[in-house]
Amino acid sequence: MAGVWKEIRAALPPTEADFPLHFSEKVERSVVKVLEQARLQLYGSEGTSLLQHTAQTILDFSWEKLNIGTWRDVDKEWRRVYAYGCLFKVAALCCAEPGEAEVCEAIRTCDMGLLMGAAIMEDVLQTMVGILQGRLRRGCSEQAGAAEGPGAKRLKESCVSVPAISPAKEVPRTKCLPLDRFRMDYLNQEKPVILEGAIDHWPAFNDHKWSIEYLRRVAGCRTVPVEVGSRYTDEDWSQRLITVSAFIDRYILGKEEGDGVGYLAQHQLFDQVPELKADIHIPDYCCLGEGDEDDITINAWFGPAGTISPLHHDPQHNLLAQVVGSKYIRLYSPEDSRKLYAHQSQLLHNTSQVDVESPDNERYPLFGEVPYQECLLQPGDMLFIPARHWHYVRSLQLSFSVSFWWC
Ligand SMILES: O=C(O)CCC(=O)C(=O)O
Repeated sequence: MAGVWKEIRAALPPTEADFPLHFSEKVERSVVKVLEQARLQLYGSEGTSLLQHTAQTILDFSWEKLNIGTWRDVDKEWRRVYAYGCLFKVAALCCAEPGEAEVCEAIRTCDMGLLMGAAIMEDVLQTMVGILQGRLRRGCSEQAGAAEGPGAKRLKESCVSVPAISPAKEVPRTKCLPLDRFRMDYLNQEKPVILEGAIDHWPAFNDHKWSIEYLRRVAGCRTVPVEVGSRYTDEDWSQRLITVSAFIDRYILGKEEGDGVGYLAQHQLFDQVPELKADIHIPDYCCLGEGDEDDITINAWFGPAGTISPLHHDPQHNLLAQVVGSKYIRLYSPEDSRKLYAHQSQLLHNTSQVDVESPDNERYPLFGEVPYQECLLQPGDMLFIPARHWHYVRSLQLSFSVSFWWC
């Protein structure tokens, strides 16, 4: 791909002296020396032939630091070192006019740096991945077009039951609700409601209608964390890093032998792929919270029919917007928490042990008497789930939802 290096090089500081490498004393001097060596190899007269090896040394060493103990305890300095390792590796991969394979590997490397590292040099990895993805896009869309003949677009078969909603329990619906009414009738009273007509204007429903083909085009080559397993409370549940295209092939289209239900449920997708973020808008209702816009977490929930989020609650208010497909949702009030049998462990203390649609009444005798609300969330609907309200979610079709957590 001619010209890639020129663009990548232009996104880097012009000289070695302009390239910052500052770390706290948490990072050993010997490691900083290796980073300096990589910088010299990037800018030095001897060329970049040794850079890939040095970059890999940095990546291997910092990867160990990222994987000791819990993620919460990993020092940000080591995440920065890892991001530098990714940056040097991207430069090494691209410096000799790379082919498509090298560009894909460079994109994967940027994603690893964005997911596991910390921002460096004004988010240079984000800039790099934008350049690389732009270069690849034409090739990618041609490839996708070739691979997805009409037959190949058929979704993975799965038999999913659609529950009958009892009118007495149905979450109320309202259309184009003004902010002050939302505040008075629902936010202040902590009552769930489905807001209709609040997201119809999103590009995701219009110019950039979200479809498998569109997602593949804007994000297919991006590496993302994916949940594998029926529900996160199951023993065999796990997470893995794969590209969006591989996720679609394996878990949505069932082209490859899958290993259960796969769910792309994560908050980094919209930061990783600005094109997708531009297709949605933060709902105005979120401005009624006390936090800043930066405090709002935007989550993506993309998966086939049959994904289940077990009954759980979150500390913030939630606006769950349905873009593609439909979902069955049950809601329980925080007042009834005692009868919902939360797990004892610290990790799952916000999650019920009860299988909501098939409860074990002997083990959880009080569950059956708890009042609840329910709904089928359809494309264009946005459900307000007040903070600490328990919610259970099952997708009935291929589904893409976006949730906004705010307070
Ligand atoms: O859609 C889902 O599967 C879960 C959504 C959810 O739990 C949330 O937005 O907090």
